[in-house]
Amino acid sequence: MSTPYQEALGQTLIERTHRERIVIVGVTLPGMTDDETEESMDELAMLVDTAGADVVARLVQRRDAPDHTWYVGKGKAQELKEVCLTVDADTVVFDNELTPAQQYNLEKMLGRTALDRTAVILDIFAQNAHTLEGKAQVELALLRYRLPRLRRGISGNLSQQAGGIGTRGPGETKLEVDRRRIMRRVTKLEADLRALQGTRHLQRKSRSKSGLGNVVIVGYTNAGKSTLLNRLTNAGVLTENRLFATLDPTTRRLAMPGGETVLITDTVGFVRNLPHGLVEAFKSTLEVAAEAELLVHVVNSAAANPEAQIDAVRVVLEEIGADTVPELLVFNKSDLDPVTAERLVEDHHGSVAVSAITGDGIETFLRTLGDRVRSLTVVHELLIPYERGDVLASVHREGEVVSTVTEDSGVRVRARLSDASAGRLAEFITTAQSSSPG
Ligand SMILES: Nc1nc2c(ncn2[C@@H]2O[C@H](COP(=O)(O)OP(=O)(O)OP(=O)(O)O)[C@@H](O)[C@H]2O)c(=O)[nH]1
Ligand SMILES: [Mg+2]
Repeated sequence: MSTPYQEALGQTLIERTHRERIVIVGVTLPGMTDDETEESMDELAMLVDTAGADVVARLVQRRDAPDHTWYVGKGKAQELKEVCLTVDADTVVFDNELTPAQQYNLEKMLGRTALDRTAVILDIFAQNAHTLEGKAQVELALLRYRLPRLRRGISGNLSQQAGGIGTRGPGETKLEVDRRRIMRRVTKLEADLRALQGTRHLQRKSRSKSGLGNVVIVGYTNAGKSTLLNRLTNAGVLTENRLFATLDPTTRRLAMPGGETVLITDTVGFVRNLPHGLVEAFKSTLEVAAEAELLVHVVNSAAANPEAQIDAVRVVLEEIGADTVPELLVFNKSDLDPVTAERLVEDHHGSVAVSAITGDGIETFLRTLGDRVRSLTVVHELLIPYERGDVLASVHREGEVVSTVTEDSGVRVRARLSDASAGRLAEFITTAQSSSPG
């Protein structure tokens, strides 16, 4: 049985006759710099472009707090109206999150659809979802976003005929008529997703039984995660210069130079201010990161602000409980800006620089990856004399200590160590043995 939302998602495939003309609006709040606002606006412009619309004007304002009624001040709202008329805009998109009331007020005053960043991201996800699970996750996120906005019958009314961002989904009247049905649909989707998640757990179990290390690629959207996986394994994953090209995880075997084989998974990208409802809905997909033994965190070293992207990714990792998984930072796109890539590697101990496109640095990356994976699976036993507190400290710092026992001649420590650390501490190592990771 096809639901209104499934039909709606189908609509995304229909080519639009006219590209929407969009004015983007950003507000700098206390604690933010103007540069940060500009960066975020650039990214919003890219999101809008990825969604298939054109940015025709942009407006920014600095405020102490958002205005209750229009988010921007009254004067700025007037200016926005004039700009919309001048450039013949269909829609305005705010970089900041609008409340349902602000959205309603803006639409009434501007006579145009008013949306926020979340709506654009949801739209892109709706266009990119292909699997059963991905579609269900997007539908759930859309429903959760729209439900609080139903009462007033807003969000997309005005350009419903033309179609565009924020309109994919059933007509608002249909939604109003059957609110309860939607609630039931939400419940059903949640149950479906739980079932799909169960299947995924079984798959993962059989994977971990295979005894292979489980490596997951994470990173900001467009960082080059899929390109890296393709470079390593000829996975044939779609790569595109657009945001959120990948929504469904792909897993491949990867044989490393040292002889080990790991399973490596490409996942959905993250972005600043990823809508919470979306993270919630995509939890089962994102969970693969939480269950990994090692995260390969791919960073676009040529991005305007790579450090901010690293932070944004770590915020999401924390939200999905993956912040305790060991991480290998990989600064990609080193071909574009080799100097910055080199500096980033120096700033981040243990990281590597690569170009997934040219293949530069890939060998070093594989060696490092092999070392890190081995360090997770080999437990070394060391006997450290009491007077060598410095050695004990560095084992704690560099490795993962499994157990310590005090003996007459010193402390007997069992620890997972990288090859590099094990090499340096060779004189204290008594035995090494494989252990099942985790
Ligand atoms: N110059 C250069 N471009 C790269 C490199 N790696 C990837 N790209 C380009 O960056 C864009 C994004 O690459 P993807 O592999 O799709 O990025 P992703 O991280 O998988 O992105 P999402 O799936 O959308 O989150 C594509 O246009 C790639 O060709 C690189 O090392 N150098
Ligand atoms: Mg991808």
